[in-house]
Amino acid sequence: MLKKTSTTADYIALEDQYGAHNYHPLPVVLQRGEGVYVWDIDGKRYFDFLAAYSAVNQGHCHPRITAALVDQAERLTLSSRAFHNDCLGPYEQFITEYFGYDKVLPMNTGVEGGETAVKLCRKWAYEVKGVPENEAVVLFVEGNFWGRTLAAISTSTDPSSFQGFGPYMPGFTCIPYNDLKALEEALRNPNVAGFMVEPIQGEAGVVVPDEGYLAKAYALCKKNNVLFIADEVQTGIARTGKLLACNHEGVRPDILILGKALSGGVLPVSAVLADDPIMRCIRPGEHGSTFGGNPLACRVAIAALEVVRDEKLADNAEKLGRIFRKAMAAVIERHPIARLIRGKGLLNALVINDSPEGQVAWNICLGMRDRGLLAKPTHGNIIRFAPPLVINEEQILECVDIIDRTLADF
Ligand code: IF1
Repeated sequence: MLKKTSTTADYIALEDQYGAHNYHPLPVVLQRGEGVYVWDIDGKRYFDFLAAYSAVNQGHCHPRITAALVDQAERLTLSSRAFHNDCLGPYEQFITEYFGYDKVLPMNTGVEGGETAVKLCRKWAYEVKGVPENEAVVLFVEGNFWGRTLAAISTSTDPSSFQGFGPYMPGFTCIPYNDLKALEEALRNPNVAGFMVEPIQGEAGVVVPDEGYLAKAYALCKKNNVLFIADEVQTGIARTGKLLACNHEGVRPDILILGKALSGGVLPVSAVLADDPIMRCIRPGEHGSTFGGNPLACRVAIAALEVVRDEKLADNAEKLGRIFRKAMAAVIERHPIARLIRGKGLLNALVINDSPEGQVAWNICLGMRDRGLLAKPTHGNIIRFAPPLVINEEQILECVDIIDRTLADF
């Protein structure tokens, strides 16, 4: 273990020597988090403007969520699904009523949620729609990101996600995002089982589709007896100013995938929700996971969702998102290095006037770090701004000021 006086460099050196180099983190070593703030090992405080990629919507270490975690941790953390326990049923009832679906299949990570949704969709295609066995096609959109498994990278159009990991899984077709004609054309294939889409593309750089795209895409799927699968792992749980990003257009996905903030960032919890005609296609022994629906996850997820409801985090995200984008529009006017701000609720991104291969966005993030705000570029020249949804107006304007002063250096 490191001695108390270990420096930032010491911690980074340990990771460099003993950890796989599968990330390129900003050089800062965090030690504590509370609400919108995190502190590094030297006690310096930062606004966390990434919120662990929208997993910490409720704020770091929310007391109601950690209380649920601690209480259950002293009772029963994992029973496995070989036996029942006194947390799973109540959680399943709570979350299905909360989102308005017949059933939930509990998993752990977001990508397991995506895998589960694809398996469910394929099973439904064979058993209900009548697609010939092993012929099911699931449509995805260019720029999608739903995780790092072999199925997820098989649908990716980003070489940094799929290059060097082939061969790829068959049965997936990619069409352009925000393009209804392309969707209509792809849906002419009678073997299409589902269309899986992020209501706003997170990793692609907070790409917001045209107003009406989701509703029209949903209608096209219904017309062709194809399941509309919403990946709300990043956009869900109040992040975009509504409980679900699909709510902005009144779309009720046939299969809904949740993750990240479903646990408030306390431990991995994901969920796939659907109605009986779809969910009943999976029968005992056909799917699951050791930790899926464990008592700890159930208690934490209930508390995390209660916080979203009781603290009206969706309304706060809607209100503060507008304030943020308005204030940032004025900032952009003053700094030619900044091109545009876009997003919904508190899922926003600043596009920098630099090439995607450039270093300007990274250097801006280093500058903001020095001024007490943590954020990180997505693709090269796009900086994602996604603070915890508990942030208040005074704090978000203080952050705009930090961004403004940092951009002045470029
Ligand atoms: C990392 C990105 C964001 C997701 C959507 C499913 C998943 C994710 C829309 C899978 C996960 C995470 C992965 C995380 C960084 C973060 C991310 F940059 F990788 F792409 F948010 F944009 N659907 N996104 O965004 O969920 O299996 O990770 O729990 O470090 O790879 P997961």
